[in-house]
Amino acid sequence: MNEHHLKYSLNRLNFGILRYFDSIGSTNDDALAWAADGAPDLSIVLADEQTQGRGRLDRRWFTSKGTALAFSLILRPSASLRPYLSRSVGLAALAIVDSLQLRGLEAHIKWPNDILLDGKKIAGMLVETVWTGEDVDAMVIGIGINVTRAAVPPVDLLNFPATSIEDALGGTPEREEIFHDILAGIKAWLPRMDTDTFIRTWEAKLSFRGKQIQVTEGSGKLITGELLGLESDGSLRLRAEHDKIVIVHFGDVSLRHEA
Ligand code: BT5
Repeated sequence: MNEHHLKYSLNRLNFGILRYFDSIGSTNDDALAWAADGAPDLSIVLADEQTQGRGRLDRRWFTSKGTALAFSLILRPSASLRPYLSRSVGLAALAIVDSLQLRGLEAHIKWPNDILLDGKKIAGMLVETVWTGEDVDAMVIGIGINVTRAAVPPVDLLNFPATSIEDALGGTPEREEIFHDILAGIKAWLPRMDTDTFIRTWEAKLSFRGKQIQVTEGSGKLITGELLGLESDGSLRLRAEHDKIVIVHFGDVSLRHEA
């Protein structure tokens, strides 16, 4: 990975400082510690390889050397953005979807934090919060994207089919260029995070809209219903049995017939 090229993107787009690692445990772990230690707004931790990459709920995220993009953005929210922090995962999702669209790839968002291409996972996001007492000090937005075919882990390590940009395009764009486009997307969407357009665009990119889905909540409880859309805070809205509207704040979504 060309560190100079990565830094150039940060400078050009007015981001913060870049911390680059050939290999690291998890970029989110490093970014959480750095954020707590005063990292400037829009700083980024990026690694060529992660040995302890994390998903949600103690699940793993695999990033092998030379194959993927794995980075964590530190966001220090302005007062005006504070009411909208639950939309942070949407910020990353829209930036990733737009960067793929630039390459002719129509990706969708499997709520809350997976990006799918042709029904397979090409990217994942992990958003974590740094608190000072009751206040949010910073958000850490972790992004992992499979760029080359070799980034896709063996099936026995996966709970969902996976793909890569190379699988979809036949060729491999430079990782530095994808990184640049994602940062440009973040810069473009960040000032619009408080708008209705933000939610509507995010909603329009959701996988399984209008379909019967099943959500497994953190507790293991199952909710089934038709996926209607998003609430203003980014929660998922379903129409369950007897037309009851159910709002889900956390969970894993699957199509009902897959269950
Ligand atoms: C996620 O969790 O998808 C969040 C992934 C976030 C990764 C980034 S990389 C930079 C930053 N640093 C970190 O340590 N993490 C963030 P979840 O929805 O819980 O999905 C995890 C599941 O995805 C695993 O259980 C596997 O089944 C699958 N998986 C793991 N690695 C994958 C890969 N490279 N491609 C596709 N699927 C993968």
